[in-house]
Amino acid sequence: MTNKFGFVSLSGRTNVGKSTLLNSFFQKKITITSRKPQTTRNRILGILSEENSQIVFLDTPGVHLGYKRQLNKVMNKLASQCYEEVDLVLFLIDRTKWQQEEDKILESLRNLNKPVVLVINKIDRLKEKSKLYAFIDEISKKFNFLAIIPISALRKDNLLELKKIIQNNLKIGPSHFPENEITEFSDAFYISEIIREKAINRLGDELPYRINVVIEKINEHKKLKTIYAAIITESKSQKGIILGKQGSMIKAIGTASRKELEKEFSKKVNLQLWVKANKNWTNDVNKLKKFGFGVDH
Ligand SMILES: Nc1nc2c(ncn2[C@@H]2O[C@H](COP(=O)(O)OP(=O)(O)OP(=O)(O)O)[C@@H](O)[C@H]2O)c(=O)[nH]1
Ligand SMILES: [Mg+2]
Repeated sequence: MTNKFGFVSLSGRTNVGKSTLLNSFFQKKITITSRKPQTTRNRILGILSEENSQIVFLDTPGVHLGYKRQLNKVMNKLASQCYEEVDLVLFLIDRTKWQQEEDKILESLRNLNKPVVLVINKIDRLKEKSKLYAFIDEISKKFNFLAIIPISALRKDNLLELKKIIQNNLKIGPSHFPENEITEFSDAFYISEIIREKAINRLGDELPYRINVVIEKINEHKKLKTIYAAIITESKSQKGIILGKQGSMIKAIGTASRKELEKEFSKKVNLQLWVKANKNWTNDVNKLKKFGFGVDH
């Protein structure tokens, strides 16, 4: 049998379920998800190896036009740069909600000349299913999609069909990555993302965009992993919120993170978590660079 290989982007507005879809393809958590916008900040690879194919998914930050800070600009840019690198684009939307961001994404896809599959996600929450057909009809006039497919990433509905569409449209070629490799990021990055997820879930609506997690040191022993990590905020007042009353918030974030990390690494974890204020880091190009967000002007 011939082998198929290709890079596939998970593209779309923020919060439509790109990272959830990635995790569902792998039956495991590769990337963090949340109800809040712009959860994914970096480009994350998921390498799906099967007998006759290897699909390399690129999860990207969701396009969000509402925020104007440097960090958000960098994230929007990362999202669109990704189109250039892939063989096929999965353009995810949330049911029949078509917004300004979707038009913007479609504009960039028009000039691209690459196959685009429109993925209508969250159909488990679609109340009037009959509306879907009229919507598909209308949307197919907007763009020459390779296919339009309704799915539920959360319930794993129609994912096999989606995978078949992807495999059928990839080029013949050898796999690029070892079969047992499912992603490319380091333990430190994974740990920082888990802590960020636990923080996002517990903080109000504004703070999640203002924090970053830095892993300062990991000490590895046979039965114990000791992790020194810091949550970076923009100001002293934000720091106070993250610490919580008598340290209750940071404690809750730390405990939830530790539990998940112990499961992931199958060993005991000692998590030493601090909060530090680093003024205006989300809007300062140099600070963003220092935190590993590629900024080029
Ligand atoms: N009901 C339902 N909820 C879903 C589905 N897919 C994703 N969600 C929820 O939608 C929210 C956003 O999901 P994410 O996967 O973080 O979305 P994203 O597109 O990666 O978002 P960004 O990283 O911010 O761009 C989460 O609360 C998910 O649980 C689905 O098929 N059905
Ligand atoms: Mg995401």
